[in-house]
Amino acid sequence: MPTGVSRTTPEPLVVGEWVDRVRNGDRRALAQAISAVEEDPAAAGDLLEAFAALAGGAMRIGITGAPGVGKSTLISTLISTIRTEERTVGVVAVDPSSPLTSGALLGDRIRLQDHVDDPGVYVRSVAGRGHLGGLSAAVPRIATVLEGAGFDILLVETIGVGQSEVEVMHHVDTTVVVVTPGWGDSVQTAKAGVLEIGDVYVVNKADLAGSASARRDLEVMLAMGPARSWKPPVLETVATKGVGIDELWRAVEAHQAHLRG
Ligand SMILES: Nc1nc2c(ncn2[C@@H]2O[C@H](COP(=O)(O)OP(=O)(O)O)[C@@H](O)[C@H]2O)c(=O)[nH]1
Ligand SMILES: [Mg+2]
Repeated sequence: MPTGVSRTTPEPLVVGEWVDRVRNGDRRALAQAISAVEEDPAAAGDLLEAFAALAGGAMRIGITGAPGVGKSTLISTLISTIRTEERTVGVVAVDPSSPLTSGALLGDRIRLQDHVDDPGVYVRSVAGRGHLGGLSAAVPRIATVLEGAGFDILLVETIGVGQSEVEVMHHVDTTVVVVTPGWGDSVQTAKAGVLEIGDVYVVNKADLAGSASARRDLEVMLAMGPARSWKPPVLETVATKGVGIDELWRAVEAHQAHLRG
């Protein structure tokens, strides 16, 4: 944080300076601002308000699915596609695994490290603390800071196994639900109500057996649901090879265009 400034009691002037630093690309100031709104939203209220006043222009995209389906790998390849269009990307990756056994977070870092030196990309992992409600509550605040910081596109990775993770999706414009071949065998996936929340469906790991039938099953189940003005497409991807990523990005953009009417 800026020298001599208490993170929990920012003065109005100091808040302005802090926001300026973030918008001028100061990554340390950005990391500290995110920590402030994550840890103590009441005390960091002025800061959050300042970022909120600058927010509103970003595309917010949620990527949800069970652990291990390939969300982080998909995000890493999506970032490459987005960056070819010169747009900037902020990522919030929610991972409820314990910090003591943070294999998944470490995995996320490995999968996203291609982009660490890119000034147009910022990735923040949020570890779980056992209270999923509290965890998901911080995500919209972090997203507001990233949006106010000037990122064009926000990607929010969450694990779609509990109601509070599904709640996070109310704060994004487009929800991408990721499953893998054989997803229908998973009771957890069904419980999370995936058929209601997705705007775009992805069967990732399409290099594995059963991908086409998983896609057909999803299409049949979606067709049985209530008619919607937007018909969610079902795509197949191989995130590790970049297969289907351009199609995924086009589907997300088509949904965003649909929202704009
Ligand atoms: N075979 C195959 N493996 C994949 C694919 N996408 C991701 N993986 C692997 O699946 C594992 C979990 O990926 P990760 O992105 O961390 O999943 P997340 O937990 O949903 O974020 C990793 O070992 C990836 O390399 C894919 O399309 N095909
Ligand atoms: Mg992940």
